[in-house]
Amino acid sequence: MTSLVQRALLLLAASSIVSAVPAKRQASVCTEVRERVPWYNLTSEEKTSYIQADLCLINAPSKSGIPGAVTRWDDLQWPHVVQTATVHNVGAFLPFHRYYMTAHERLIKDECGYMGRMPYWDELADIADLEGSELWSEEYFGGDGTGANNCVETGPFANLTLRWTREGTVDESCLTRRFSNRSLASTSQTNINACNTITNYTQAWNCWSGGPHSGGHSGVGGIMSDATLSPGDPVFYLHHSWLDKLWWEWQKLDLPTRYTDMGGPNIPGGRGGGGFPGGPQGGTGPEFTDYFGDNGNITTLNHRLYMSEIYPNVTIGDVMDLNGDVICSEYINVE
Ligand SMILES: *[C@@H]1O[C@H](CO)[C@@H](O)[C@H](O)[C@H]1NC(C)=O
Ligand SMILES: *[C@@H]1O[C@H](CO)[C@@H](O)[C@H](O)[C@H]1NC(C)=O
Ligand SMILES: *[C@@H]1O[C@H](CO)[C@@H](O)[C@H](O)[C@H]1NC(C)=O
Ligand SMILES: *[C@@H]1O[C@H](CO)[C@@H](O)[C@H](O)[C@H]1NC(C)=O
Ligand SMILES: *[C@@H]1O[C@H](CO)[C@@H](O)[C@H](O)[C@H]1NC(C)=O
Ligand SMILES: *[C@@H]1O[C@H](CO)[C@@H](O)[C@H](O)[C@H]1NC(C)=O
Ligand SMILES: [Cu+2]
Repeated sequence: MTSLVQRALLLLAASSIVSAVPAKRQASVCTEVRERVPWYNLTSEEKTSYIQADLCLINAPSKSGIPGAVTRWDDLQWPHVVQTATVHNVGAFLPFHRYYMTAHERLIKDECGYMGRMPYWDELADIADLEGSELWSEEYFGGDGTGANNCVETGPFANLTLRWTREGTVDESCLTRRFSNRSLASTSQTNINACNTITNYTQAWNCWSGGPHSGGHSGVGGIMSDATLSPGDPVFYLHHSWLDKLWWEWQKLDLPTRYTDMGGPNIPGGRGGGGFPGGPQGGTGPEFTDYFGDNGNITTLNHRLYMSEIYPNVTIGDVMDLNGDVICSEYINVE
């Protein structure tokens, strides 16, 4: 019979094993950490092939079996559409989007042959002049939306057809943008510094959401300012990699503690539990609070991150170390 003391010792032993895990695993699977660099520091070959790889997903047929999906791009957008209420305004907000960046990376590499480094949007470099960013050139992401509907009519994504509605039904639309310098301004260094002064994830998880996160979304505007549908714009992945970098830099201020610091609500509070009332997932019952493996309304390391079966579920614990097996990446500040 195991006494309480023995159990406590076992738990202690187990937790010291857990803290040794990132290094061990890295040696076994993540043998070479991949660099993520600012968009402008990709080589021009990388830039071109990155755009080509997103176009490849846009032109490839859906494989998911999700009703209404036509392209691989629709498949990739789906986990965000269907989980809007459970991946925003919750503790899992940052971890979900971290894994989502990797899902996109795997798709363009595994299915579209992208071999370059993954880019992030260095938003501070563009904060004074959003429109002047190289991102919006004719060869890369195309420019601002135009006309009455703010459809993007320049660049390689000019004819991108998006399909999902906020309700998870199908209604084709164009890619829209509506630039706002003023909105991008909330990605300021001042706001980033404010988040970095918070010492505990339970207090910090939401700090990035309203400032740097909203800044990039509403700075680009159009579909990027839609909490459910924003991954329809290819630039979403550069923006959320930037946000992920900010979280990782916060984690790195206190390692190894922040490999395991998790918390925050498991379902959105204060909005009828649904967060986004029109979304397909808006419940508050036990199927929600237990759904992701947390067994309650506090986000834990056991929380499952779900990619609609495009890639296997992982847990938040699996993505806490950016250099670990699942993400196996590092953000580089290129000077
Ligand atoms: C990265 O890009 C910036 C901005 O264009 C440039 O100043 C810097 O020299 C680049 N660094 C490298 C190593 O390419
Ligand atoms: C954004 O800022 C740049 C640089 O100050 C300016 O040239 C541009 O007109 C501004 N755009 C908007 C929409 O305010
Ligand atoms: C978009 O479609 C129009 C009309 O079919 C075509 O002329 C144009 O070349 C297309 N642009 C791109 C970037 O595919
Ligand atoms: C963070 O703060 C919460 C209460 O706000 C506390 O329960 C938790 O233990 C703290 N976590 C760490 C890692 O300090
Ligand atoms: C979590 O559940 C507890 C107990 O049911 C409840 O008191 C608390 O308000 C809930 N918190 C959130 C953020 O939903
Ligand atoms: C993955 O996670 C989702 C959401 O929690 C769950 O519904 C699904 O059953 C999981 N899939 C597997 C194969 O465990
Ligand atoms: Cu999101």
